[in-house]
Amino acid sequence: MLAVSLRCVTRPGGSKLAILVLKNAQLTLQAVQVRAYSSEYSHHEARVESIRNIGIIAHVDAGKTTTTERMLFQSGRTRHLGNVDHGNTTTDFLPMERERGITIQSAAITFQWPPKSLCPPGIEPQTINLIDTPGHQDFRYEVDRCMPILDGAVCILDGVKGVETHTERVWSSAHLSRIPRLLFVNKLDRDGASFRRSVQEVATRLKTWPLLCQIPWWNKDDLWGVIDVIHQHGLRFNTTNGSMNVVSKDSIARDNPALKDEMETARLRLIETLSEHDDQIMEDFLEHEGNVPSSSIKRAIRRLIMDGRARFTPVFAGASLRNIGVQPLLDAIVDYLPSPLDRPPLELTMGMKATTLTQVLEQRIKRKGTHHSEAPIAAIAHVFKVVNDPRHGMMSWLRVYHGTFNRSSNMWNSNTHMFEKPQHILHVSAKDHHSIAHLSTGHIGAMTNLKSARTGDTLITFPGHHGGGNHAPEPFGNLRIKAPDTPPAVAFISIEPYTRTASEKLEEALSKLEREDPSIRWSKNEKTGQLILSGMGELHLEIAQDRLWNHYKIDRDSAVWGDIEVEYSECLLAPTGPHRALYDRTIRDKQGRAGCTVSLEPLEADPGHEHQGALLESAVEREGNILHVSIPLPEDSTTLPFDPDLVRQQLINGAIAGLARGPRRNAPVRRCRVHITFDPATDYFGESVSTGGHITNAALAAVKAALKAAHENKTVGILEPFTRVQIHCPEEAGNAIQHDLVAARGGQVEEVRRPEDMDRSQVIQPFNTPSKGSSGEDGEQGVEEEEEFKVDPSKVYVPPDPYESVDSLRGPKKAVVRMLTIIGKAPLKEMMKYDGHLRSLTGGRHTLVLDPAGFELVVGPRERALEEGR
Ligand SMILES: Nc1nc2c(ncn2[C@@H]2O[C@H](COP(=O)(O)OP(=O)(O)OP(=O)(O)O)[C@@H](O)[C@H]2O)c(=O)[nH]1
Ligand SMILES: [Mg+2]
Repeated sequence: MLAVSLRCVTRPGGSKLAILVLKNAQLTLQAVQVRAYSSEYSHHEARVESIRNIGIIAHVDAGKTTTTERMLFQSGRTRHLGNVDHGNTTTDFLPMERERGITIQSAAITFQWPPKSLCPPGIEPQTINLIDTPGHQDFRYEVDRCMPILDGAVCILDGVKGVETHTERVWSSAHLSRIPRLLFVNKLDRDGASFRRSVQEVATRLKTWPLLCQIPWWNKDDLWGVIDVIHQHGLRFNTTNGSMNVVSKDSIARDNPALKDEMETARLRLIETLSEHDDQIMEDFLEHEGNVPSSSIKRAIRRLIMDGRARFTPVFAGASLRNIGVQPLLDAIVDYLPSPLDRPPLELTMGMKATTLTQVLEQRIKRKGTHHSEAPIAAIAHVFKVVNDPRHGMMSWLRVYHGTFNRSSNMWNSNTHMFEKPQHILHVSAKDHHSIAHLSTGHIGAMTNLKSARTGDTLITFPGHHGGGNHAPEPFGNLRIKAPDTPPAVAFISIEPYTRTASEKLEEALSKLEREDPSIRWSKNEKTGQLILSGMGELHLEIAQDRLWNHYKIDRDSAVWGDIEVEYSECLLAPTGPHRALYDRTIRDKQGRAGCTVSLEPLEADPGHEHQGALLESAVEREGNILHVSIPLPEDSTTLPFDPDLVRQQLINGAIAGLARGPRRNAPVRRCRVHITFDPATDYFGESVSTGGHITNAALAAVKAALKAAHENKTVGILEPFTRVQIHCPEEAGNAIQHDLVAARGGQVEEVRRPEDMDRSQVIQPFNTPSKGSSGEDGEQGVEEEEEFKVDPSKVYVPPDPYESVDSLRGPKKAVVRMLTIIGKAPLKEMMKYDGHLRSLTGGRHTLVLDPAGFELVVGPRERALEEGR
């Protein structure tokens, strides 16, 4: 007999939870939650060890927002199930996001898991700060800037499409920040979904060893749930509200012996993989004669992923739209991903030196008038985002790494070298904010009214420093947390305001827009008054325009808005220099003088992320160039008469300004290695003569002179942005598309494949052979090779999809139109509006995915056409 009872629990804060209890049922039900969420949730009080700062990352449309929405519902954080297709999700709250059904900005939301009522006695819920990121490649900076503040990430795959180009990119970004990850293969309810292919691609393309913690549970054509490989039971879901039933192994064995065998194989293979790399589990295996306890397996998985190198990644399965697999994914976040305390020491720079937060805190200083020694800094945080909010004005989002900030904190911004105090400290949950008293270690929040803070800035408080004075204690005023680089702009629009008032209004709005999103840049041609707005692609610029009109209330009719065009850059084809410049003009009524010497040489490709660690000591990478500064010590001295870090920064600022406009097209110069020498004997004339402005201008003048000389020698080339092209189209349109891509668009076809082909040896050769010699791989961020560790895809275990096996659990696969995927690359210019053109070739039955492929040198007829303005 089945007995059902309903229990209603009132929790502190007025929230209610109704628990439906099923007794004597073969399937035991967890809970149906109808909890009202209290806005006074005090997440900022959560203990640091119970926090999980997690990002959801993936290619566009993989289901990040849908999964987030389901998590919020299951945790009781929301009471309705929002849907991106209906424009009513919690995290996609901007009107533009709701209209387009796409995430544009990353949104943070906090909830607890498991809900308190489901926690076993003595176990506290964990606080999950979740960041739902956008998947479209035009918003990749939005993802990159969130990476440094995450402690863990869930990477979602579309079970039909597998690993997509942007999946590789976000994976690689997470890799740089050494973020431990989980993988969730989503959309397994869709026709054509293949868990097997997705997992194989995880091994081949993401180069991580998949640890299958779950396998999908299909019944005929329906996805019922998932099999928990570790605990050896099934999890079946109610697709309307996601309530979850645990189905025992015996029950599965009765109904579906093949599935039971597969779940046993899966566990064995998981243990085998783990024991090859983890000694502890090997010992457990021997001690328990193969019957390793589930808790040991889980601990081994956690150990293997904790370093964030993603040599192994636990894999989960589901279909979040159908509410399948969400709760176990939440359990996995809590079980496997680290709290802020479990992370390696935070890496910092102090001036040009690399250090860690632990090393800084270990240093002891004595303040005047005190007898005890203390750590040199009281608190440190990283500003990862700045948003112009209609209610609060500019809001700076930050993550605290050490200490506590409150409203009276006198915070030093080590980038702008200014002290500031916040007006309010806010807890942010999607579009709602509420004021909180303080923000401490491991927490994420926002501050209002910071005048100068920008994305990437580091905020520090010093012990006993409550206000007054403009100087931070040296050398700790130069402590910085590494911020991600802004990727180069690839497209722009010109804006020609009709009146001066309109121009001023626009310039003010553009400055705010650029402060919000540093991957947007703008400049003004002082002669013509034309404004140029550059960004990461067509969609990015459309959204920027939309924000200018609707958020910043710019009258559309106050200016002529040009079409979106591609942004070219300039590069050197041969070394030039050394060029010495002596700058001795008056700056703001102040006479002065400073000199420096600059030589430039071409880089083979844009500096990639691999340079980042290596560069710290000697050079910096900015806007696709590497800048070295050397300041030789005078022979007769052991000290310099100035602060070398400050002078270095002034020289770098000047050089960056000099590279912003090239001699050939007035376009930014990139792929340059710049050597700046500042000799105190000949270039420095004393503190009052060689002011910061004069030093900066000396570097600017020297770089400009070097570039001018290169142009006169005809050694300045033009680079154009390329894009990786992936076209999924009906087979019959394949030839016409390939021909168009190669003959009419200057592109290359590199591979043609049938997505349903499991075996990669079945790749069909394209009808043209791509020329691979070009050096345009700069923008591409392939997954970093781990030399000592290789995944052998042939050894990766993954169960067959049911439709492959004779004892099909799922019945025959539905017939689908035969499709091809064409992969290649082409100039971005030719791919603008290409979607519309493809429609005429495929009748609209295609998908086009473009992903940045860096810059390539423009040569031959394309260069001539560009020179002639065609
Ligand atoms: N069939 C099916 N559709 C899904 C599933 N998850 C998401 N979708 C659909 O996939 C589309 C994209 O979902 P989103 O949640 O917006 O994906 P996203 O990854 O957040 O997309 P971006 O933020 O724009 O990159 C929507 O139409 C969803 O309804 C799933 O499990 N099964
Ligand atoms: Mg989304």
